[in-house]
Order: sequence, then structure tokens, then C-alpha cells
Amino acid sequence: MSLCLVLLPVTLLAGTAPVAKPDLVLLEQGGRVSGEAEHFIAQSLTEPRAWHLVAPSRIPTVRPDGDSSHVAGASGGAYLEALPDVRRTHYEPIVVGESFSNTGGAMAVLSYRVRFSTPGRYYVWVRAFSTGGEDNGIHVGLNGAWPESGLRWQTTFKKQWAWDSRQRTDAVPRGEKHKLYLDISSAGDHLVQFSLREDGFEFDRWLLTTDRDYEPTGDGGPLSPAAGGALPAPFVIAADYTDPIDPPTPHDGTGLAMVSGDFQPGGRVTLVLNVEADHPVPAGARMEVVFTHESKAQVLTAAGSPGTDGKWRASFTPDRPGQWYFTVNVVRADDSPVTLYHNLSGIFPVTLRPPAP
Ligand SMILES: [Ca+2]
Ligand SMILES: [Ca+2]
Ligand SMILES: [Ca+2]
Repeated sequence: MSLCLVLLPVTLLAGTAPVAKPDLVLLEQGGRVSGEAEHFIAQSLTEPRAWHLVAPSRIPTVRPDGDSSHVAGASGGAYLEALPDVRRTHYEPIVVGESFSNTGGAMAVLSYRVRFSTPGRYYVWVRAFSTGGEDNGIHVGLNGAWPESGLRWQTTFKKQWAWDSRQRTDAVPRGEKHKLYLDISSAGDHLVQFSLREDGFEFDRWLLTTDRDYEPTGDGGPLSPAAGGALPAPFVIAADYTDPIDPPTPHDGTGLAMVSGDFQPGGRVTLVLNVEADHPVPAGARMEVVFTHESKAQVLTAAGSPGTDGKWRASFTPDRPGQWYFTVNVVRADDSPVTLYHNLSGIFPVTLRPPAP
């Protein structure tokens, strides 16, 4: 038998191709322009990370990925995610050029063409969904250049679709407002670009505005019309559509709260609060942890205590298998919450272990 293979062209990464035609040009009007992330006209530098379309019938199968899809609530029924997502908490190493790039335009570059009639300074807003602390940054550039004012867009909103416009700086690692902008020097067509900073970033929409004080809300309102080409049709989300539940992870997604131990009925499970050196637990504060079985038939509370390593811990013993949820709260003596350690939550499985042979 002769070996006769016909090699057909195979598009391995179909979810990374544009859904918009290359002639799409968005129209800036009155100092504002807004587009869907999924309406990019070109994507380049797609190894080892690429932006993948996520829509109800188009869920990527790229692994690893630390969480489920978040199509419900996405503008236009779709968004982009930089996959695979290898670095999900700050306990996994940064690998520059793989899971992370602090350089604009170095990895997974998206392009959008905009017809500007109003030159000026445009503040950049992005609508994103961040599950953890290592999937909340992106860069923005213009015509192949990556000015300092477009680098390190970052949000601190978690586990929700939210607009933000902040720049991560050495002075304020959580991000400063009014620092993320592009200067459009002339009327005419310009290429607005976004590139990967952190893998796992979920990118729904973007908006540029000359109004320093404007803050988009909700899904961001109407999209800018096409000045050339045509806007793709939105993806339809069925009325009964729900996103899958995020898979169990023994941490809260940020790495601040993690559980470890013997995950079986009767075993001892310990929650560790990884107190950050620059955010110590205030004197007189207390840590309260609630462990809840999925059936809600067992709800256990535990008080935390500090260890010599500066971390706080609380332990409990589950009495039954299944999914367990934890919530952590650190509150001051006057009952006010300590923001960084407030309402941290996660889910983890407890399973029956087979008897020893
Ligand atoms: Ca993800
Ligand atoms: Ca990540
Ligand atoms: Ca979208």
C-alpha cells in the first residue's frame, strides 16, 4: 500500500482570525470612538499567545485556562481572550515573552482602523473581565508605535465585566487614572492597536474619548458606526444561555487566599491568607472565614490567627464530600473591612478517598 497523503491546508487557530473584513474603518464623532474587541481587522505575533474569539457557539478549547468563559454580559455577545493562560496567580512565575510582556507591541497585536476628524488627546477605556490578579493588563498603541502613555493599562475590578482607564505605575501599582491616553496629531485614518501584557486577559470593548472626565458604564452604549466597510453582526446570546461555572480552584483567583490540606471528609483543611508585605493586617483586626458546603447543609466559621511568617491561617474539618466554598474577610476592630482582604472567595472539592488495600 502506497503512502499517499494529501495535505489540506488546516487553520489550526480558526478562533484567532478576524470576524471583521479588513476594510472596516470606525468613525470617530464628537471626540469619541468605541469598538468591539472582536472587531479587529488584523492580528499579528500570535505565538506563543494569541487572542481567541469567545462567543456562545465559539468557546475556545485552548488549555490551560484557569476559568470558564464569561460570554453572558459581553457586549456584542463576544469577547477576546489571550490564551493559553498559564500564569494565573502571582505564585506562578512570570515568563517574559510567554505569559507576560511589559513591552508594547511585542506579543499578540490587534489592529483597528479609525477615521478621526477631531485631533487631540484621547483617554483609553477598556471593558475587561479579570478573574485574578495576573490577567488584568494590556497595552495600547498607535500606528505601530507604543508610547509610554499607552503602556500598562490595568484594572482592579474582579470577576465582573467592568470599564477602567488606569495606568500601572511604580508609584501606584494598582493604577492611576487619566494617565492612559493616545495623542492623535492629525485628522484622517489611524491604526489603534492593543497588545498582550498578561495572558488570560479578557477583552470585550474599547473606547477613546477626548473628554477627560467621561466614564463609560454598562456595555458602553452604541458602537461607533463604520466609516468604511461594515460592522459585523453581533453574536446572538440565547435567552436561556448561562456561562459554565468556573472550575474549582483551591485559591480565590488572586492568590491572596488559598486552601491546602487533606481534602477528604474528616481531613483538616487550612486556609492561608498571603498577607502582602506592603499591606499588613492592621493591629486589632480579625480574620473571619466561612466554609460552606454546596448543599448549604453545613456552614462552618473559623477565626484566623497570624503565624510567625506573617501569614494568617484558619482551619476546619469538612464532614462530607462535594464542592465547598470559602469566603474570607479581614475587619478592623471597628468592624470596617480591610479592602484588600475583603470578600475573598473560592471553591474547592472534597472527595472520598478509596480505602487502603
Ligand atoms: Ca481564562
Ligand atoms: Ca494570566
Ligand atoms: Ca465584545
